[in-house]
Amino acid sequence: MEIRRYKLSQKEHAAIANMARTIGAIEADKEIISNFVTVEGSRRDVTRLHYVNPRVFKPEDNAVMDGLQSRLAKSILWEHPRPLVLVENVPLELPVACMILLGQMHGMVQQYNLEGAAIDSVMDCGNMEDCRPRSSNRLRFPLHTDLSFSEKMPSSVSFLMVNPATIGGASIFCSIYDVVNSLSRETVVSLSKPFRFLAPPHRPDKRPIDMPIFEFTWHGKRPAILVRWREDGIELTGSACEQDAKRAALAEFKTSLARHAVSIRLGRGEWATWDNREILHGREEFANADKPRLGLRAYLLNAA
Ligand SMILES: O=C(O)CCC(=O)C(=O)O
Ligand SMILES: [Fe+2]
Repeated sequence: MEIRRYKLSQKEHAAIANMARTIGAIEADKEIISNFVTVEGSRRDVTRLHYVNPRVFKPEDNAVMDGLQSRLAKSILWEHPRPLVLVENVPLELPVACMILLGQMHGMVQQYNLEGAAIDSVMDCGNMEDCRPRSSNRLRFPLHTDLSFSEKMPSSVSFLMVNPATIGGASIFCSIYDVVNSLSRETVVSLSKPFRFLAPPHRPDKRPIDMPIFEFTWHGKRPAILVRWREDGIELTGSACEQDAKRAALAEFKTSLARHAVSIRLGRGEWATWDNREILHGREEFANADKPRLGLRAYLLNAA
């Protein structure tokens, strides 16, 4: 997996902090904040925040953000296969506002109905519903794609680490390209057949969907692959014989995922952003010391 690391310059750090303060000042105005976010099912054509109403920001800060945007755009938007992009030195005084600013460099911040706030906190609240790993507990969260039970998964996910765990809690990433190249042909064929993805316990409104784990598509003129995966939210369908083939394929897939996973300990003020259909993510179990682990997560919808 390609990893692109950046460190914000002091100038970029200061510009983001300034802009975040401006957002913080207008945050009380729900109407303005809601213009920064699309809600599932609605079509609001808003592009990047500093282009929505650049006049609320200082022109010099807009210019710095434009520079940063073009510096990151090559990796975030145009490189293929998509790299994992890690950006250090993000200011944290107003992390939600910073996340809006950063997230919008990668896509539209998208709020999914019943899936928490547009910029949601990831922290251990001891939520052990079904003993399932989730953003609100501290269980080991195996590699997955977010909202796999949703027909229209977020194209990208962004995560800003505010307080890293002192014990455990490292992030895990894995590119589907590393995995697919190591699999047998039969397994790739099996995983391209429909599997049943079940909605989590907090979404009784959602019916299961039958979707393939691997979807072959095109990125421009090049063949591309998309992934959908959530180990504890899947059911085998088809004849007994087909189910046996799928079971064997899943075993090979999981072995390959484990072999290609990369563990990354995100530091305080580090922003990770990745393509949710090409890069799987997860986290190690963690323990809470005096300062609880806290991250912010955003789902992004790309134009492409
Ligand atoms: O806690 C983390 O680092 C990631 C959590 C996560 O992947 C999720 O809530 O979907
Ligand atoms: Fe996730």
